[in-house]
Amino acid sequence: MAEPYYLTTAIHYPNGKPHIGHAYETIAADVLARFKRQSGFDVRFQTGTDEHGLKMAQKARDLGMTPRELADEMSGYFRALFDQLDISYDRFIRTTEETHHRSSQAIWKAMEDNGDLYLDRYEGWYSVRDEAYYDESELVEGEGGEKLSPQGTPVEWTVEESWFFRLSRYQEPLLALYRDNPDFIRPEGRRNEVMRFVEGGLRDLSVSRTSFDWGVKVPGAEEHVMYVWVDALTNYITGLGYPDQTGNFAKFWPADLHLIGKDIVRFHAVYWPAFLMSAGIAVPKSVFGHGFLLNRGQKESKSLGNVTDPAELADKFGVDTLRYFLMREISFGQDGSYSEEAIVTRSNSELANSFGNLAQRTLSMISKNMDGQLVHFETQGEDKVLLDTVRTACMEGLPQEFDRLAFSQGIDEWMRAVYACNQYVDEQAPWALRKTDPERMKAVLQTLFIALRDLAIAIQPVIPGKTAALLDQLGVAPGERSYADLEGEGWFPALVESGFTVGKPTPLFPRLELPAEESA
Ligand code: ME8
Repeated sequence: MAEPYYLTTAIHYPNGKPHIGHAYETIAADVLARFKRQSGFDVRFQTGTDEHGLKMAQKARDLGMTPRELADEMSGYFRALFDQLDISYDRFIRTTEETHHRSSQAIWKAMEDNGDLYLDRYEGWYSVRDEAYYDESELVEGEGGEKLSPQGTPVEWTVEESWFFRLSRYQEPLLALYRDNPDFIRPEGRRNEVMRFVEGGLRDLSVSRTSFDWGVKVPGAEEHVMYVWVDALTNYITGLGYPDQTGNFAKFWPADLHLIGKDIVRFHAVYWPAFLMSAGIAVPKSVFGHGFLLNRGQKESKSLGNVTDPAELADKFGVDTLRYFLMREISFGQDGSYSEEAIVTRSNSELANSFGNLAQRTLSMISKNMDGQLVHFETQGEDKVLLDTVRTACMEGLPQEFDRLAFSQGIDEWMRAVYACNQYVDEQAPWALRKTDPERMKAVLQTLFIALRDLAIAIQPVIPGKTAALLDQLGVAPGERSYADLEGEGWFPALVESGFTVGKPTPLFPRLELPAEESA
């Protein structure tokens, strides 16, 4: 039976339309989900929207809507974007779902039964924007001398009655968790930050609010709603049917990976495992905090007027081009920058001129010079050398890098195999062989056909739409496109035997032009 693999993104705040950072995270998770499926895992992939909390309530009030109306409308944009981007999620969760309220109340009761929740008064510096309290020592000074959170957002001194979670009890168990599982938090730098934070001592955490009511009610104390992060983190188990611990929960929990941004690592690597330990539930296997995506080196913001709608970018350049660019351009884990020029440059040099051109040249020569009819030869000599290079990149180079979430490095391994193929075409010059040595031409085109199939199979997780079209053109059956299928040799003679013919190809990746206003 296939091994289960449970992967989640963060759930996104639908207090506005999705931005490029949301697209980036979700595309990366989708690439991994597809990669794991294609590697033989039984994958469950969850994403969704985080709809409670003061930030949502305030935004709705500003817009003259109810929080639910705001959540309904904006969550719809997230879902539509993810569908447009070919995100293969199995579950799109919304925290306003009835099942999620039940699940959040169940984990709350389990923590309470374990003696970890108590009622007290909370005083502290609260940032509405971050929905977090900060220590005096964490604050920074703004330009006008005002106090700001470490993220630079305004803070207010706030006093309220609140339930507290005994986070202080979990310092040692958490440190043991990090020590025993060096890969629990990745990348390494983020792991070190978290360890330093926990080693510095943990204070109990305020986990309910009475100042507003847009949230999950605290069981038995209904004037309180849960702090939004308690309910938000619980989404990961709600989606598996918790509090029912059979079925999907039994199969997929603990999660293999929570893929999230660097700003919310603390919530996932400290609070979440502590809540779970308290509730007697297994902790996730790992958390990866990716970097931030910047627009020409700057954070996007309404005031800078540089906010890009990811749906428009995908419309303009193509879904697969955008996916490829984001995974290729930035070393995953680090911050990275994007611009329309960079998308066009990367796409033209690697997708249009290299991979697309290889496919186009190979298939049109087979279609024109061989009437689309393949012939089977034993592969030997330089043909075999090329196919070995391609196969190693596709079966080992790319997969080993993707397995450690090094997407850009994995694509680099693949791209080097594409370059090797293009160099082989130039050296062999099959167009010239047509007259001088037609048998040799056929052997060369066979080699390229096989290489193309391997390259297409390997890169499917990144550009699923284009590779599906290409593999269809190559006559590769949908059930024969996994990494394990790269091992066999028998498919090619079988394809020739079946009488399959190559049709006239259509270009996969047309060259892109820079939009006029961008090229100035
Ligand atoms: O944090 N580049 O929601 P969110 C890359 N609801 N990633 C970015 C980014 C950028 N410019 N901006 C944001 C929340 N992200 C909570 C999560 S999980 C139980 C609750 C990432 O909509 C961010 O790091 O602000 C996070 O992982 C995700 O987008 C959603 O951010």
